[in-house]
Amino acid sequence: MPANLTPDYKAAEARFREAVTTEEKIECLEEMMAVIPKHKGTEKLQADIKRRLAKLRHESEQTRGPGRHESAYRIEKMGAGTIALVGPPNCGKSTLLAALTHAQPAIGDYPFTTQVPMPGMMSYEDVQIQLVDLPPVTPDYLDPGLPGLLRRSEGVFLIADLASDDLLDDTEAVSERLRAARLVLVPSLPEVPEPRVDYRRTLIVANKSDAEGAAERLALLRELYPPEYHPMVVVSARTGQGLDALGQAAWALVGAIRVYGKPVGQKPDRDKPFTIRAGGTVEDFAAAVHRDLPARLKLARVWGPSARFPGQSVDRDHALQDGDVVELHT
Ligand SMILES: Nc1nc2c(ncn2[C@@H]2O[C@H](COP(=O)(O)OP(=O)(O)OP(=O)(O)O)[C@@H](O)[C@H]2O)c(=O)[nH]1
Ligand SMILES: [Mg+2]
Repeated sequence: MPANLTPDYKAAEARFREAVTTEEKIECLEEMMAVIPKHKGTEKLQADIKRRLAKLRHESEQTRGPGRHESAYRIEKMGAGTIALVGPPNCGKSTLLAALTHAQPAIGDYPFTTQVPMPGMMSYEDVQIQLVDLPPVTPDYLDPGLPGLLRRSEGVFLIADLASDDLLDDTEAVSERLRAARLVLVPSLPEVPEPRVDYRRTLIVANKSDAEGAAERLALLRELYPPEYHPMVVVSARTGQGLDALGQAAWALVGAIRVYGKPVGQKPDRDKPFTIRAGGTVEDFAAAVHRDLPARLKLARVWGPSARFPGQSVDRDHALQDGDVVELHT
């Protein structure tokens, strides 16, 4: 069975081959594990990655003892995808996490309140999206674990502080610092990527719209990031203004589609969709239901946006769309 490795996987593998330190290697292998398509065709490869990971983790513990700080960045991915909250100190990342999820991060009116990442789950319609609050980024400070966490995320909210007169410099500094770590925040993925650079799709979230002078600063921010190129959402994490738009925006960044399973001869299970990458096929859906299913799959029937007519019979390569209902026949 072909492994069908994705560009994300191949990029992580290329970085692994160039990684020098044990920590870097661990980070790359973890990412390879996170993005590798999980089906029978990749089982050997998965086992191989796990074996190498175990060996490197062992080595790393022998030399420096288990680092609590570094392990804080190994957040288990949950939900349909992960969005990292990135920004300068005090822009309101933690307040946003608290407003959008049940997480209770420390919030302070001083910079560097957040020292380690904190995840939370945001509901959007019938899916859950993981948000991760992070320590701030400045020209002089980038936590070593942070780029890796961004690489394991599907998208980024770059948060700008409409209460700060330094917002343009501070926001640019975040992008620049990450660019120096070969991680480029972009409105959409480039057609011709630079070699050995990772790109993360990014939404600018202009926070503190309630603050005095916010409107004038927003006008400046829009000059730096023209709306025709840079999607931007204006919010106040404090008053809740604009937050409704963030669910939809996060879902768009995640780049996934929802597919509902339908047991043969029964009604579709509308309670809990499976989520697969946008552009995913019937085979990807089958793998998400159970890793043995793709090998046993004979045909499928589809209702919904990708079906030419309700109940259309399709093969495993049929591309699904958000909201499809699929009945798998083995
Ligand atoms: N007026 C206003 N204040 C806000 C808003 N969001 C956050 N704040 C305040 O901004 C300050 C910093 O908030 P945090 O959420 O701790 O900021 P942070 O980006 O997590 O800061 P670090 O963890 O230090 O990077 C706190 O005093 C918040 O109450 C907002 O929408 N409006
Ligand atoms: Mg914080």
